[in-house]
Amino acid sequence: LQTIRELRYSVERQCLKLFYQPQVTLASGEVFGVEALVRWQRSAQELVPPLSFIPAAEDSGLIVAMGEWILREACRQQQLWTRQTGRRLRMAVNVSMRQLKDPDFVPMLRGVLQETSVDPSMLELEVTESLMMEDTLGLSRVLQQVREMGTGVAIDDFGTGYSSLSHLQRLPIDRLKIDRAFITGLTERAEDQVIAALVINMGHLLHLRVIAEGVETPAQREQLLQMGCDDAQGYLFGRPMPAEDLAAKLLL
Ligand code: G
Ligand code: G
Ligand code: MN
Ligand code: NA
Repeated sequence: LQTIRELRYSVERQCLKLFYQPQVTLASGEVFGVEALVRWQRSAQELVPPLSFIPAAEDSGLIVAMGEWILREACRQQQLWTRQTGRRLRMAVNVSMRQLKDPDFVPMLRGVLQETSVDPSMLELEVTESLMMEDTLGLSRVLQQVREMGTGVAIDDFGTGYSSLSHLQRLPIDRLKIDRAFITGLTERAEDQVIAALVINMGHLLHLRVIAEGVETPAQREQLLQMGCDDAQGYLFGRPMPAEDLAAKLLL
């Protein structure tokens, strides 16, 4: 496929770009971390969003090489911010199931952390819930090794997949990320309030931290705070932005 060849070339030529979106503690408003979100700089004018190329990268297997580049770049940036500003931001990086199934994933992760001198506990991997059902035993083993290194694991887009409670209890994870779909209607739709409250309470019963994504209004923030949600991410606190903009906005 032409696009895959072009994409493969873009990994080699470093035409991928990471944007960073702040994650805040709800009670204090403090920015404790960022999520790295990849874009493809296809030409000077064209910045392609991830949903337009990640699926193709997953199908072709290119996501393994691409994901390694993303992880290394995110860690390099985390270390640069730490050195330049003295502020340690926790870095959240999305990883696809295809990457976690790669037998070299854990050694690769360990290597990148050592090479970039990033404290493993300042990294968190985000895995999308809907993809986690396939090979839960193999997945648990990999995530267990990740956590033994000190790196955190979050379930992304939570509420859209089919995790059973027993499954959730067994998976070695640290955090649930409530899907944006339930936050959008939070202050208007009783159903969304019920689901958000359930996720928050269930997460806490399982000793997980809970973060809400897609928070856009002060009313949503207030509601989440009242429901006991720990953390939040969304346009209210900052859009995904280039590293320089994030540093200017938050660190300097
Ligand atoms: O950045 P956007 O704001 O458009 O991100 C859309 C989706 O793309 C995210 O929800 C995430 O699932 C996926 N995505 C973004 N960055 C990455 C990445 O670095 N790796 C993987 N595997 N998926 C990503
Ligand atoms: O990996 P994940 O699916 O969580 O990626 C987050 C996605 O949500 C990215 O596409 C990001 O650009 C988008 N996003 C982040 N904050 C907001 C928000 O407040 N509103 C909306 N509509 N989208 C958001
Ligand atoms: Mn994510
Ligand atoms: Na998400």
